[in-house]
Amino acid sequence: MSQYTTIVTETRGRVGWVTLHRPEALNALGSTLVAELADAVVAFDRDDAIGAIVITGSERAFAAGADIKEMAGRSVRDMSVDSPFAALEEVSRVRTPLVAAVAGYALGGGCELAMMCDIVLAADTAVFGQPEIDLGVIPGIGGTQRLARAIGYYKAAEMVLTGRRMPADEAERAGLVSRVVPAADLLAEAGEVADRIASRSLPVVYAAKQALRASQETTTAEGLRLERTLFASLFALDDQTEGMAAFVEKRKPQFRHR
Ligand code: DAK
Repeated sequence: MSQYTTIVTETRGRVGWVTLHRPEALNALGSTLVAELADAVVAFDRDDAIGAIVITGSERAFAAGADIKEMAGRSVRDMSVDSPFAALEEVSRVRTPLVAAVAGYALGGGCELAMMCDIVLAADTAVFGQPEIDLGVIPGIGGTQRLARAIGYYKAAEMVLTGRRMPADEAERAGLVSRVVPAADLLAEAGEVADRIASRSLPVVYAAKQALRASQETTTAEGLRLERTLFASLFALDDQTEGMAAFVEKRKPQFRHR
């Protein structure tokens, strides 16, 4: 897929940018947008010239959730076996670090998309929420699991059971976002963070993300075993030799991503 209609993609240096672009529907995650988003993120992930991916929306909305108008008439089978949202799982599985730059609404699937990312930067205008309960459903792509891990059971339970929205400053205190910045600075900050990641050795960054992800998905003992194995394996890389030599020689490392 090269011609996208609901997202805009761009490469800046070693960073892939994906901007959700359905302004008429506050970037609601319809099946076309989900397919295009997954296609773009997976394509950047497969590209060795890309070291980090930024996902962002508009000033008004990161994404206002799944497209309710499209979802309204669907059946149990549509939402399970043939779910168009299955592609979003691919986004959560990529090796490349994902930076979410969130302004405005991040509701339902929009909040869940942000939580699939590794770093969530929020504009001071950002509002997070899982309002599915108001629609007669529950979150279905991570909103009960990732949210509870991110902000703790009790805050997550209040959001999921009542649909309460959480503003950016509270989301930062709760641990859902790493940093809140003025809305006008959001994209520049996201670009800086992504550039910083992308300037590091790609295989080392992959290993760091893999180990971090294990902390959310496995036991501590299994995670520690994986971390130790990955750590030792990095001593086979030229970039480990270079990184440590550069420190000793008091110069900047020149990573070659191998
Ligand atoms: N879907 C479709 N259209 C939406 C939308 C959405 N989620 N959100 C907004 N829009 C549309 C509005 O209908 C409106 O279109 P027109 O009526 O002008 O044609 C336009 O965007 C502007 O919205 P508003 O006029 O409502 O703007 P306001 O500023 O007044 O309000 C709002 C903004 C974000 C507070 C409000 O639009 C709102 O409450 N939106 C719905 C938010 C929401 O409930 N999101 C959760 C959706 S449920 C799964 C798959 C998916 C999911 C789960 C499981 N599996 C396969 C397991 C995900 C579920 C969800 O995300």
